[in-house]
Amino acid sequence: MNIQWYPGHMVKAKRKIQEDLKLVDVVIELVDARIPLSSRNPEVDQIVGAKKKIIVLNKSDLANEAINKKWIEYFTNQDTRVVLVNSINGKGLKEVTSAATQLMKEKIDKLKSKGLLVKTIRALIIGIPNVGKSTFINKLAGRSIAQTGDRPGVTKAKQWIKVNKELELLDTPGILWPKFEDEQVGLRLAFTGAIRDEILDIEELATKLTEVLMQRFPKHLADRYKIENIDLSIEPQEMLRAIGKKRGCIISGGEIDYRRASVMILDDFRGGRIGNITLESPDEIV
Ligand SMILES: Nc1nc2c(ncn2[C@@H]2O[C@H](COP(=O)(O)OP(=O)(O)OP(=O)(O)O)[C@@H](O)[C@H]2O)c(=O)[nH]1
Ligand SMILES: [Mg+2]
Repeated sequence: MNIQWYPGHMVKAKRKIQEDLKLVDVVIELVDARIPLSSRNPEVDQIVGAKKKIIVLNKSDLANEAINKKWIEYFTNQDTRVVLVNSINGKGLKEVTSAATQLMKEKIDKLKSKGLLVKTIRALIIGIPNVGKSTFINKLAGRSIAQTGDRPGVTKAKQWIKVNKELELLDTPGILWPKFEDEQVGLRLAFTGAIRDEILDIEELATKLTEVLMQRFPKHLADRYKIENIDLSIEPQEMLRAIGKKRGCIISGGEIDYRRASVMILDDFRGGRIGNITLESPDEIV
């Protein structure tokens, strides 16, 4: 789902999350490990408030391993619980459950000492579109959960998904709107597929991606497309043309199919085929 976010949507999304927050003990915020800054909504901390929180660096399989470690260190230094996850194969999910239990330990112990029954920890998953919320929920639950769409005017009871005897999840995740006013942030979200074709046309987007890869990851680019003696002085359009030509993106008459080349490079990037590329490192934060 890639909806365009208008102020009305944002108000609604925020209100929904604020309501759901009242029902849970813990918030699990999913971010994209390739862009942990751009994939965080700037208002999230304020919305979540004092509620216990775990940051999940999802799609960590697509990100750079060394920078994954730096992000873990970065969030840990800020006293934030953080876990590296691959929601496709489930790597890191056990750690998320144990982090939730640990965060709630004090409260649980207090209840126990009063002789009260300890209820299950309830969690809400939040994150921007396409960050992997549904995949994460299904994997954690160990089954596919039917999405209960809330139609206007129909009040539906919230449903809880049992993970184990300690943890339950709210069945619908909180969708945060991405913030893409900043050009760099917008591009990174578009490169990774969070806002797909909304802010730029696909050819312009692919050209921008080629530019970033030429500037920052020339070796990855050369390796993926088998470019010998890569010439980084040419314009990104030229590079994309050359890649398209090599890959047989040709229209009848021998012209380069620029659109097909654009779709190809974006798909390759999003699928991790150009390499495990992280676009944002904590080193850049000053
Ligand atoms: N490689 C990789 N892909 C993932 C991971 N998690 C999710 N994906 C993929 O990312 C895409 C989006 O996943 P969804 O679970 O639909 O994301 P979502 O946050 O529910 O998206 P919306 O419902 O649109 O907000 C899908 O193609 C998933 O297969 C992951 O950890 N690694
Ligand atoms: Mg979803």
